[in-house]
Parts: sequence; structure tokens; C-alpha cells
Amino acid sequence: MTTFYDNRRPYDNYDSTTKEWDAIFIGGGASGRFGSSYFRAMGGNQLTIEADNHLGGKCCKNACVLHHYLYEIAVELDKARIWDKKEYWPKFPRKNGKVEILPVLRDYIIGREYVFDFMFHQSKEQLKLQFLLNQRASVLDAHTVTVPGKGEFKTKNIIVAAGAGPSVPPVPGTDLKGVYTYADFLELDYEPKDVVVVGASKSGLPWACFFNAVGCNTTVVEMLPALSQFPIDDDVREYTLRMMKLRGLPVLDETRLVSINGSGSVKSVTVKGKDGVEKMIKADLVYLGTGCTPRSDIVTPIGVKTGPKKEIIVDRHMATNIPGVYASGDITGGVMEMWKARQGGMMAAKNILGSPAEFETELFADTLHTFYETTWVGMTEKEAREKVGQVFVVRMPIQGYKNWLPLPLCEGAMQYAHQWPDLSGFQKIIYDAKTRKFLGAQHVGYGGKDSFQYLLYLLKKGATIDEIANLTELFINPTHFIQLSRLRSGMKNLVDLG
Ligand code: KPC
Repeated sequence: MTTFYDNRRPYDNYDSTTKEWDAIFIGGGASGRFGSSYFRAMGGNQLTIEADNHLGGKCCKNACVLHHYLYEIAVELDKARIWDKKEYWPKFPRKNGKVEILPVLRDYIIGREYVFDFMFHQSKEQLKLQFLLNQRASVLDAHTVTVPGKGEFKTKNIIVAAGAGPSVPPVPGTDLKGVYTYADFLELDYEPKDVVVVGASKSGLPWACFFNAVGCNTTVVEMLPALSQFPIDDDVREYTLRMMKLRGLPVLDETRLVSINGSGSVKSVTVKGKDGVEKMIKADLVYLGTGCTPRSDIVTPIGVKTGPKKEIIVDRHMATNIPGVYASGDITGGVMEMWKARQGGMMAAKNILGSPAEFETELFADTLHTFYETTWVGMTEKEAREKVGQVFVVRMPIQGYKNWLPLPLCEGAMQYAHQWPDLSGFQKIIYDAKTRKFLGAQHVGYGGKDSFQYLLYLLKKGATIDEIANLTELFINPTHFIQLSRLRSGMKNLVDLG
């Protein structure tokens, strides 16, 4: 392929005569790159320093994009496996009972170079950013950054957007060959058979479903009650878990990882279950989906305050306790999602350049990938009943219906709806029965999360069922509950539909 630069070497794209920068962004991942772009667009003079060999951060390297790549493959393989030889579906293409993983990873590694290249082209040519790649910055004080071989850079402000790296649980055996996190998973050099995924988490379950779908004997181990960390109702939680179980993917919850065992390479894990009894699970690969730790060490020496999980503490303007030092993205802890990284960078830019903005991060929509997307926004039904009292719910599938129920009937699940309806998804929308205001929604299916971006906006605006009933659906859409709301919106006293 043609590359715009040799990404094995340091790369400079900045005006070295600059005496003082308006802002230096430490990190050119999602937060640093979007923050830099906004800063530049507002007329600020920025420099972005990235320790890795590309812009765009871990997202396109080995995190969000890889996560979605594996999720999509899991869904495709899952459908192929479910419809094996039925109608036009070919015989499920397994070699020796398993789909090979290594070619899939090789294709990702080749393909991501094009993404790296585009990130570079867009940043340099379209956004006119100034940056250094493959070079590690150190922060001397609130207005001075150094880079080996380049000396000191003076700046009015620093935005620390150096991200977070994988958290590894403190148990014996994590250094054995065959133990992976997202950060080194692409180094896999053998075809595993027995996999243990630690963490029924947003970062663990897509991997677990992928391993299961390619034919690995896969087990998920989770410390908490399964999926209890997510603000979803029990019915949505149970459906999500049941759909994994139906595919032969067990989640051992309230189960603690005691050790990873082996000599040189991993052979098994020892876990302690709800009953307090230790047991061994055979494994030739252990995947740790156990979260990330902020890389805040870069600024703690200059006195930047951090929290118990090493997260940099920022106010709503993205400012740290040190004047002139801001932070954004995963390094600030809490939910580590793209919207927060990118918007956080943008908020820092605005505040530095005199356009005060407060970043509200409490209310957001979120998704978990398994063999489906489970997506949610706002209050759960349970929470709404406790806080609001009179609640109106639209749910699909409905409860207690004895006949074949091909609903929800949604894009991405049409064959399921007609041939195996139990697999076609689960969804609900919750309203305040008195004020008719939209309070929350949950969805298990395919392609629904796009709508949730806008449902969040509607929620913040205080939309009512009557306004939602006026939305113009692009039929057949994944979020069936929007049309179903219309069936009831003519009613003065709303009666549940579900
Ligand atoms: C192309 C893409 O959205 C995946 S990588 C994103 C990195 S960045 O645009 O800097 O947020």
C-alpha cells in the first residue's frame, strides 16, 4: 500500500519557529485529535504530541474498531451457524470444527494501516493540525513540555489526553503466554480451543461472543451478578444473557478469578464461585476484559490531582486543579466512550479559547455488544416506577401471548422473526403516565443504537409520547417501540402496551 509517512519513525509536522503555543495536546487519540481540530478551527495555535505511530489512538489500533470488527464477525457467524444449510444458507464453513481466527486478525492488521493513513491525511491536509508522531512528551510544568531530541516547547495551556491502558487483575499467572487484553490481542499467533474471558463487560463480551462464534469452547467469568453494572431492567438483562446461553456461552457470575495456571503458557484458570468452592477451567487462552487504567502518571509529578482509579479530576470545564492544565478523554476516568473523549476535547478547546462551556456527562446512551446490541438510555422501568410512580410502558415481545409472536419485527432480525421469533430481540420504552414525558428506552437487536443517539437528545429536550408518535419512521426500522408508541398516544389515560 501507499503510505503518507513511514510510521516506524518519528514524524514531525509543526512550525519549529513557534515560540509559544496556545495549547499543547498530549495525545493524538480521539480526545486529543478532536480537541486539536476544534481548537484549530476556533483559531488557536495547537501542537499535538502522540507517543504512538499514528493519530486516532487505540480506537483504530486495537480497541473500538477491533471490538466492532469482532462483534460483526460474531453476528455473521452466529447467523450462518443458526441457519446452517437452511434454504440458501451454505453449510456452516468450519474447518476441523472451527473457523480460523488468525486470518481474520491478519486482515484487520492490514486494513487498519489504511485507517492510520487516512487519520494522518485528514489531520494534516484537511484539518491543518500540527503534530509530532512516535514521540513521547514529558510535562515539566504547567507551561513547558519536553520531547527527546527536540528540547522544550512553551505553551499557554496543556490538555492531557494520553488515554488509558488495560487493567490487569492482581492474580498469579497474568504474565503467561496466552493471556491477552485488547492491547496485545492482535499478537495472537496460534488457534485457541478453550477460552476463558474474564469480565462480562462492554470490553469482554464482544470478544467472548467472537470466540464462541468461531467455535472455541468459551466461558465468561464475572465477579458481579451478570450485567448488574448496567442500568437495564431485569427482563432486558435476562434476554441478553439467555441469548448467550442459547448459543452455548455460559456466564459464571459472582465468580472470582483466583489464578491463571500453566508453565510457560496458560493451561487453565482457577475460579471461586458463588458457593465459595474453587474450581479449575481448562483454557489455552485467557482474555482479560477487565477495564482500563488512566495514564495519569504523566502529570502527577507536577501536582495534578487524581482519584482512586488514577483518573485525573477535572471540573465541568475540563480544567484540572493546576491553572492552565486541562484533561479530557479516558484519562479522566468514568465511562470510557468515544462521545466523552471527543466532546471532552472539544469542551477543553472552547473553554481555553474563551467560549465557556460545561460538559454534562451524567446522562448518556450506552451499548453492550454480545450477539446483539443491547442499548439503553435514561431511566429503567424499575427506576421510573420508584421515582415517578405512574409509568406507561410499551414492551415487545408482549407478556403472556400464547401464539407464535413474530415481534419485535425489526431490521436485522427479519428471518428470526419469521422462523425463530424468540431470537428477534427485546425492547421497551418508558413514559411518565401523567406528564406523558419520555423517560427511558432499552433495546436488544441490531442497528438500534443509532436511534439512541437521537433518543438521548429527545430525552434531554423533555419529549412526550405525543412528540415521539409524530416521528417519521423509516420502515422497517430497528426501534419498533417508536411506532408502537403511536398506537397508544391517542389515549388520555395511557394503558401499558406490552
Ligand atoms: C475512523 C474512525 O472513526 C475510527 S478511529 C477514530 C479515531 S478519531 O477520529 O481520532 O476519534
